[in-house]
Amino acid sequence: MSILNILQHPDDRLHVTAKRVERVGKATRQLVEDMAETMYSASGIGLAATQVNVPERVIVVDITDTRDDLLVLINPEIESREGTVVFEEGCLSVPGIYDRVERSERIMVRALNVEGEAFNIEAAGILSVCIQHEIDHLDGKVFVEYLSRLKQNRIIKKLLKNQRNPDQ
Ligand code: GNR
Ligand code: NI
Repeated sequence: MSILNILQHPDDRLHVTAKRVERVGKATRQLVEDMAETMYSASGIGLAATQVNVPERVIVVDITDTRDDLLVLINPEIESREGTVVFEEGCLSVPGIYDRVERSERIMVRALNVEGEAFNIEAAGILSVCIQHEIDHLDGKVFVEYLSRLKQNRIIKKLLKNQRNPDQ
């Protein structure tokens, strides 16, 4: 088990389109373990492999307060969507920044589990928002890209300043 480094915006590696996992084997299971440990250690509710510089379509999610219900989605596909919802989002790759993003309210997702078996999950509320946020990461998209160019520029300036001098 190891805690992985989480890339911070702006970073070109967060804009890579992740490749599908061809075979779910030992290497993928090791990645999932490390991603789960990294997500829990950072107190996040989700993490995409893109964020730890592994451009593969792997997501871990745990929206529980008790941090004991890990959901693993490999090669996730949104099969259908219903409604819209606006939610205040944050991102481990964009620390300290929170803003409202419009998403689909309910989604049907098909994915593989860590055994490589296909399953379907219907998600609503925060789980739905989180899965859409994570699939965006796999497509090279960070939530701040839904905000105005002005807000994005301010966010980048603040993050770069913080990365240079984290105590200011
Ligand atoms: O920890 C996280 N919280 C969160 C809150 C609202 C909407 C989405 C998220 S996902 C985020 C973890 C993260 O950056 N995943 O990519
Ligand atoms: Ni994120």
